[in-house]
Amino acid sequence: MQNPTPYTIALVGNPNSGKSSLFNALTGLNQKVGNFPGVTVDKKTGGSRISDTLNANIIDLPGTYSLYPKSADEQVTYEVLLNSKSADRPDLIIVISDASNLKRNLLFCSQIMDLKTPVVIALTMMDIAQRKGVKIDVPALQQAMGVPIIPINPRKNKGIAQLKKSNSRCERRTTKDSSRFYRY
Ligand SMILES: Nc1nc2c(ncn2[C@@H]2O[C@H](COP(=O)(O)OP(=O)(O)OP(=O)(O)O)[C@@H](O)[C@H]2O)c(=O)[nH]1
Ligand SMILES: [Mg+2]
Repeated sequence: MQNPTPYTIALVGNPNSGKSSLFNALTGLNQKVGNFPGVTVDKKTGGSRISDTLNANIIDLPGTYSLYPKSADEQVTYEVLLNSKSADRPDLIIVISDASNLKRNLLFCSQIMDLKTPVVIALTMMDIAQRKGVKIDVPALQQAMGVPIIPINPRKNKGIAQLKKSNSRCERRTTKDSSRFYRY
């Protein structure tokens, strides 16, 4: 059975954290990626088959450091996440967090979690963190944050299946109209 209303997943996170790379891995599209911040300046939508019963609209968004927009592209993200009249209002937010820059990225995660929309954290750049000698205890971090945390490398298509599994679990626990509050 297909879901009747489109289920929307927004990809948000700090600039250069790997959002568009994940968007491409999920949708099969070819959104521009680059090894510098500010590559994405507008939102882009594509479809993704998350599970046998869930097709989702995925929205790639410009990178942002906080929910208080200081530039036109940060405003795009702000509108999608905070304007209750926005047609793109997500059912689930994936916060893409750079594991090699974890502190700053988690600060943004906690702002997003305050919105009370279900959140999954996708940890990118685990390879870079490892090279820097940074060890991340993912289960402990997940426990501390209270939301699912999935390590991924969208460049190499790693962790995408696990991320999809976690997304479809979220879908089963929430609907568009019920309480948006969600703890893992
Ligand atoms: N080493 C490594 N590189 C990655 C990983 N994920 C993405 N990248 C690379 O990181 C760079 C930034 O990726 P993008 O997908 O453009 O990042 P973005 O978050 O969309 O960036 P903005 O649109 O500028 O906010 C690219 O060079 C990607 O190939 C990862 O897990 N490991
Ligand atoms: Mg991008």
